Amino acid sequence: MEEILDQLQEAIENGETQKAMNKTKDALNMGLRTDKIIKTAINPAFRDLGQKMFDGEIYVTDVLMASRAAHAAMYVMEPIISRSTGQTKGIVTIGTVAGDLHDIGKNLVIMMLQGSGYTVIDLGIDVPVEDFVEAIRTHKPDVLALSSLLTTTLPELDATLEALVEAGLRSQVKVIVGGAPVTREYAARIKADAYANDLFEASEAVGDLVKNRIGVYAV
Ligand code: B1M
Repeated sequence: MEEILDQLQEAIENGETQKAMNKTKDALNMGLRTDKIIKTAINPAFRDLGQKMFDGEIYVTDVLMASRAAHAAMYVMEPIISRSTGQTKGIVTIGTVAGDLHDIGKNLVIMMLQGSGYTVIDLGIDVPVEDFVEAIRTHKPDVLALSSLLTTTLPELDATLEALVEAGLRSQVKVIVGGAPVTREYAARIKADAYANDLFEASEAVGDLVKNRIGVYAV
């Protein structure tokens, strides 16, 4: 059983999309649950890749390929995840802030949230403040999740929170912020509700926010 998950992790790390899909199907056929597959094969793949990138062993293109393979694995599991969850745990609107084109991390956060039973409305990358505000009006999500990967786009997080206050919408939505240059201190300074360091924390923090709990990720 564990062997198939090791093979799936390896396929993702190598960016082998078809193999990742096949191994996911095999794992499901063997009776493995989707949460076990995500936690034991997909997430560790990105932990490994993060470390390898930090050590200079791999390049951006490798992460992009791995991200595609992970999405293929999620695609195979998606019908089962929606069926087993039945009802959504809450609605999350997410996007990468204006001026920022990074989306690998955001997409992993989405994958984790969807895998945990949330409905996610993805506004994509380079999202202007007005689009976030409009999305809150239109979709009335429980949580707004903002991602920023550049120090130069950090002020967009602040600007979005201010725009929500100006639009009279701030009390209607909880806001979580994240991305490599974002810190808990910065999140507290701009009066976000929560900060998460990675996809696991993001999923747990959203759980707290949806249940109106003051959890460890509150700022
Ligand atoms: Co860019 N880039 N990049 N880049 N890029 C960084 C971020 C950088 C740190 C590289 C470096 O200089 N060492 C640097 C930023 C420096 C800074 O501002 N502090 C940088 C730069 C400078 C740039 C450009 C300006 C380069 C240039 O053109 N001169 C340019 C900017 C373009 C733009 O956005 N306007 C640029 C472009 C790109 C590519 C397009 C080539 C590509 C992005 C492709 C894509 O995303 N589709 C790219 C990449 C891949 C990187 C690195 C190498 C990898 C980022 C990544 O995907 N990591 C990155 C260097 C690095 O991190 N080693 C770098 C893997 C991913 C799984 O982790 O994104 O951190 P991460 O996401 C994590 C957490 O941060 C967290 O959870 C995720 C999963 O655990 N998280 C959240 C993220 N969002 C969250 C939201 C949450 C909660 C948690 O709640 C809402």
